[in-house]
Amino acid sequence: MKKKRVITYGTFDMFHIGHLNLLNRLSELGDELIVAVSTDAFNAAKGKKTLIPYEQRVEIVRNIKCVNAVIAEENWEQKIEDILKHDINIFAMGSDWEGKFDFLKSHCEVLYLPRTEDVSTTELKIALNDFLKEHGAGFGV
Ligand code: C2G
Repeated sequence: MKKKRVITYGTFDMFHIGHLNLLNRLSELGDELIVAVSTDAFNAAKGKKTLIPYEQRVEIVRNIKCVNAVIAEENWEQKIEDILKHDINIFAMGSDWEGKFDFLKSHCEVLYLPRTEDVSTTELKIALNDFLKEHGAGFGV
C-alpha cells in the first residue's frame, strides 16, 4: 500500500506549541511527515531574523516524534521539485499562508490549517524581553 506523504515548510525559530500543534495535526493526515526547515540564508532572503541557528532548528524538528524526515528549505522555488522528488500527497501550511501556495494544487492536495492563537516567535521574544526587563537584563527587540 503506497504511503501517504505530507510536507510542510517553515522557520521553526524558538520552537513553540503553535509549531507542535501544526506538526501533530499534519502527521494525522498521512503516514509520513516531511518538514522543510528554512536555512539561515533563506530566512535572510525572507527578511526574517532568527534567534536559533539552522543546525539547531533542524535538530529540534528532527526530534519531534511525529516528524519522519527533515530537508532544507533554501528558496521559494523548490516546492514543486520537493513534491515530485518525495512523492508528496499533501502540502499543508498554517492559515497565515491561506491561498499563497494554491499553485501547487496541480501536483498535490493543498491544505491550510488554523494557526494556534496567541503564540508566535515574535510574541515569545516580546514576553521574554519584558520578563528580562522586569528581572534585570533586557535586550532590544
Ligand atoms: N504556525 C501556526 N501557529 C502559530 C505559529 C506558526 O500554525 N501560532 C505555523 C505557520 O502557519 C507555519 C508553521 O507554523 O505553517 C511554521 O511557522 P514559521 O516558522 O513562522 O514559518 P514561516 O516563517 O511562516 O515560513 O515557504 C514557507 C515558509 O518557509 C514559511
